[in-house]
Amino acid sequence: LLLTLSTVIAVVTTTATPAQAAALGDVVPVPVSVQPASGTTYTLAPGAGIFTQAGSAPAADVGAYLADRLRPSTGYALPVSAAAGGTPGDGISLLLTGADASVGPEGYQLDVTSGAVVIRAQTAAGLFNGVQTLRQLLPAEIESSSVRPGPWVVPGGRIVDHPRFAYRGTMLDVARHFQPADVVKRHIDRISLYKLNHLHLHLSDDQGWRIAIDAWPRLTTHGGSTQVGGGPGGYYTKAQFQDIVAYAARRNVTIVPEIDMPGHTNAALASYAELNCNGVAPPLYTGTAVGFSSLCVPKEITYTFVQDVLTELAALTPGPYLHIGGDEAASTSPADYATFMNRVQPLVAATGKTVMGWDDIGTQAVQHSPNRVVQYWGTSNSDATVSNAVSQGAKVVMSPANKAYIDMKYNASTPIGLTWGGYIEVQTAYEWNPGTHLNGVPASSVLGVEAPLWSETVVTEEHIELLAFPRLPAIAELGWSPWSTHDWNGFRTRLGAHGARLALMGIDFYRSSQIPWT
Ligand code: TNX
Repeated sequence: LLLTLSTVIAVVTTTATPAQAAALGDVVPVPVSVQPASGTTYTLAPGAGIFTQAGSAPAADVGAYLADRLRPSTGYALPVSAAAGGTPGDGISLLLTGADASVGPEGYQLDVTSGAVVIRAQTAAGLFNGVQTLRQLLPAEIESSSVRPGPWVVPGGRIVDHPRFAYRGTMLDVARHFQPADVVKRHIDRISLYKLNHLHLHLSDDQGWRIAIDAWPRLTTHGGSTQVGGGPGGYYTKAQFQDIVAYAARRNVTIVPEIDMPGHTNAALASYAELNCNGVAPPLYTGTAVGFSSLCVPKEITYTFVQDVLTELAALTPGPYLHIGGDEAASTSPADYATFMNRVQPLVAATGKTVMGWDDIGTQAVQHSPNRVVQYWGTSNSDATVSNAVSQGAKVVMSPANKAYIDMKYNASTPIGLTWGGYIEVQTAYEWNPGTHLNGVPASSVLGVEAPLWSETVVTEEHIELLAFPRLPAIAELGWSPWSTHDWNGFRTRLGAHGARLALMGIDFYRSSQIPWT
C-alpha cells in the first residue's frame, strides 16, 4: 500500500504543471474599480489562517464557507478564527470595518499585499461577494476537488466594488421537469461564483406541483407525480425546501418561490375537482402547450386555496417576495383575470410579503400593490403594460426573452432548448442594457435582471449546465457591473479565462466559438 501511495504522489507532483496566476481585474462580473500593485503578489502558504470579524457569526460563516472552498485543492488546514482586535492576520481576513463607504450593503474592498489578503465590507453579504472575487483571482486549479501543487498566487492591489442592481437572478423551472434538491444546491453553488443573489424557483405549472402544502396534500401526491414526457416528476417536502432556502442563504442567494396562477394550474386542478368551475378534475398533463388551464375565478374555494398556499409558502420563505406568476392566462377572461389578481395581491401582502409577477399583472385593470415587482419577459423595446405598472410605482426585473431567456438555443445546432425568443448566443445575452432596454422604464425603476431557465426541454443536470453556462456569467455582469465598464471584447477575454475554472467545477458548459477559451 505504501508503495502504491508514494507512486501516486510522485505521479501527481511530476505531471501537475504550476498553476497560472491571474491578473487583478480578471474577474466576472468586472469590478467597479481595480488598482493593481504591479510586481506585488500574495502567495497563500500552508500555514495560513482565515480570520473573521470578532463577534460576528455571519462573518464567521463566510470564513467557514471560504475554508470549505480552499481546503480540497490546497490541502491546507486553513483554520478559521476571530481576527484579534479587528486587525488582519497572517492569511486571509474578512472584516466588517474600514471598507470604503462606496461599497454599500453588498460591495466589498479587497486589498492584496505581499503579506496578507484583506476583504472589508459593511455586511456578511459584502464579504461573501469579496470572497467570490478572491476565488477568481486564485489560479483556476483552486476549484479542483483534489489536492494540487499551486502555487496559490493572488495578484496584488486593491479592488473596490459594488453592484449596479440589487436583484441579480436566475430561474429554474422545476415544474416542467423536476430537479432534486441536490441539483438545485449545486446550481446555487455555481451561480454564486458570479455574485447572483436570487434564485427564482418556478414551483408549479400545468405539468406538476413541486412544493408540499399541508392543507392540500394531493397537490404533490397527485399533482407532483409526473412531468413533461410522463416521467415520475417529484416534489420538495417542506424540510427539503427549507434546506434549499438555508443552503442558498449561506451563499447570499434569496429564494423567490413562484406559484403560477390563475393559468398554468392544471396540476392543481387535476388534484382537486372542487377547484374546477365544472367540478370535474382534468387528467394530469405531460405535454408542453400553454394557456389551457385556469383556476375558477367565481368560486370562493379558489381564494381559500390560494390563501392556504400563500400562507404556508410565506412561512417557508425568509425572502421578501412571493411570485404569483400571472402569465399566459389565455383561458381566463380579462375581467376574471383582474378580479382574481385584485383579490390575490392583497393575500400576498397579508402574509407580509411583496408581490412579484410576470409582466402580465401590470395590465391596467389590475391595481397596483405596494412595492410590487413585475418581471418583463417580452421581446420588444417598449411595453405599455410594463410602463403602466412603472408609472404606478412598480419595480421591474428585466428578463427579455430575446436576451435573457437561457432556455433558448444558442444556435441551430444546440441539442436542446426553444427558439421562440430567437437564438441567443453569448454576445446576444451580453449586449443589452437593463437600464435603458425598455422605453418608459428608467434605470431607477429597474430592480435588476433575471435569466429564466424554463424546462420543457431541460431534463438533466447536464442540460442545465449547457444552457446556463456561459450565458449566466454574461447576465450576471449586466446585473453587477457599471454600464461604463460594459465591453464585449473585455468580457469575452475575461470569460475565456474561466474555461478551465468551469471545467474543474464539473460544469459541462457550452464552448461558444465567440469566446477565446484558454
Ligand atoms: C413562456 S415566459 C412562458 C412559459 C414557457 C416559456 C418557454 C412566461 C412567463 N411563460 O410558460 O415555459 O415561454 O420559453
